[in-house]
Amino acid sequence: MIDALEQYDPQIYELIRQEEARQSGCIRMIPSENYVSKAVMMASGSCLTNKYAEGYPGRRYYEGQHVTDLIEILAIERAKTIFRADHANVQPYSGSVANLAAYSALLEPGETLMGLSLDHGGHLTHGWKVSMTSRFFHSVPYPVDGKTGLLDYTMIEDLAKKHRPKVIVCGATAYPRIIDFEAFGRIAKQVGAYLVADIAHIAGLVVAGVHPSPVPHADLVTTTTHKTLRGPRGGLILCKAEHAKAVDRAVFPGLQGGPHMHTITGVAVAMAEANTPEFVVYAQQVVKNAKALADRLMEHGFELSTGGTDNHLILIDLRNKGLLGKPVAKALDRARIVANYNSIPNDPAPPMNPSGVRLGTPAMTTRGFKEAEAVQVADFINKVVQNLDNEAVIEKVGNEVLMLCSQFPVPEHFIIPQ
Ligand code: DSN
Repeated sequence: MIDALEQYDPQIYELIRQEEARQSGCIRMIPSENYVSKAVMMASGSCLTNKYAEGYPGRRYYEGQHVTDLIEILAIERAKTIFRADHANVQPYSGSVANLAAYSALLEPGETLMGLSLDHGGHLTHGWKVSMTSRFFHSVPYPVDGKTGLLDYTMIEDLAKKHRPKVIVCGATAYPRIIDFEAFGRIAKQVGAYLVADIAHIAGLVVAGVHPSPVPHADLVTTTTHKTLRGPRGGLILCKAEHAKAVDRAVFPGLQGGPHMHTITGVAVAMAEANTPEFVVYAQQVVKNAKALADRLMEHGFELSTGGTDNHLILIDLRNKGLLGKPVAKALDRARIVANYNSIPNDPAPPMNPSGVRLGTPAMTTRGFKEAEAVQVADFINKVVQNLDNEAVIEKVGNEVLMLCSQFPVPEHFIIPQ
């Protein structure tokens, strides 16, 4: 396929090659990113991109669906198996659309939604002020505890009792700790709310059993497919049988037209890969690496939000270093360590140049890094942060990063073929 591209569109071919070189020649630490296998890449780039398939298996609006039906059924069954869910909808184009569909399955416009505030680690679609989710619904954001950075379940319960939301959303994009889904389920029941768990970041950890699953406690579970789950970019909704019809109607025809069958095909492959002992080892290593990275950074005097991590990510609070996130992330990028600047809870600095940097271990673990390399990465980060204005040092670190990366080529396959 790539040869055809070289012949027919050399400009795009060249840009893809450059991006491929970038991805292999740097340490990718944006916690929502990963590398997919060649099998996932092939499935996502297959002829399934040519097919419209509005509807659901056995109930389509266009003909020619005997293959698409089989693929979508396989994807649904694999999703139900790996997440142990009653029902799965594999059609959402992304996590944002999955969340919108989840809300429209459960809420009427104007009803109340309670989600973690974006600037405390939530997501835009959890009811943040600039998102449509706060225009269509009445949003009551909850914060994390200002001192510890942890979710405060008593405070969330009090807020829920006061505002009586119809939906409580739990899940986060910058929360480094285990989320107590059981506690959220109990709070939701107490106030007669539905619980939606957005596990986009931790889906792979949940599947592997290294983070508790929300499935027994939540009415609906949404996720993206490309973060720790290591598939192509897409979304899923998992739910209890009683919500299946409402969820399916909300996705199609409620929000979407034709599903992206090539993506669903790639997601199906990724879910088969995730249902293996190799994937469990991978997910365990993601967490071990994050802990090793966190410990070493703290030895270097970095302060971490919540004081550490239980999952795949860490959030550095740079205030004790007198630095802001943007110049640090940019210097790290020049040293071939790619992260993102990020708000910390109660950040005194603005979102475009906040006080935090968010780091994650899913991609580096895919390329084979273990604790020793995670410690080395922490040392690189420390060196860059100590030398933000010294381009010679930053370049030297960049060269060391390149050397390390060359010892860990990005693998094409993660599991033993059947
Ligand atoms: N953009 C994703 C992240 O980086 O966490 C969330 O959707």
